[in-house]
Amino acid sequence: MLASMGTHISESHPSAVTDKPKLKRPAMYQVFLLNDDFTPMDFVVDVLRQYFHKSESEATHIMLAVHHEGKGLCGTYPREIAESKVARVRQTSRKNDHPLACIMQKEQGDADAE
Ligand code: TYC
Repeated sequence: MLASMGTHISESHPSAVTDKPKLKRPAMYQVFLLNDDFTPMDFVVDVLRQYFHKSESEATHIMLAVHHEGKGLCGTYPREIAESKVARVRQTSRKNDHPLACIMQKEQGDADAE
């Protein structure tokens, strides 16, 4: 009995050969800011500096990209960190009466990570 336990390499199902590797990289999530007509530009720059650790010039660049293109990438994080960033941006925006929207989107993984 004991001798048959442990290593599970079966002739009919040689899993080590046919299955995908069991260790997956964690899924990553992109966090974006969305444009609106009301949130002041300075507030968006402050959010990018405070919550996404951008420099003044990086933050200004991202804010202007959002302003002109509608959407801008703030960073890419594991799920729980991305969720926390989205929640914190939402909280400070509502507290300051701005409609600024922050969303997250699962990164398109390569096939090996799925
Ligand atoms: N469009 C805003 C304005 O003109 C600025 C803005 C930039 C708002 C980026 C949101 O995510 C945003 N005041």
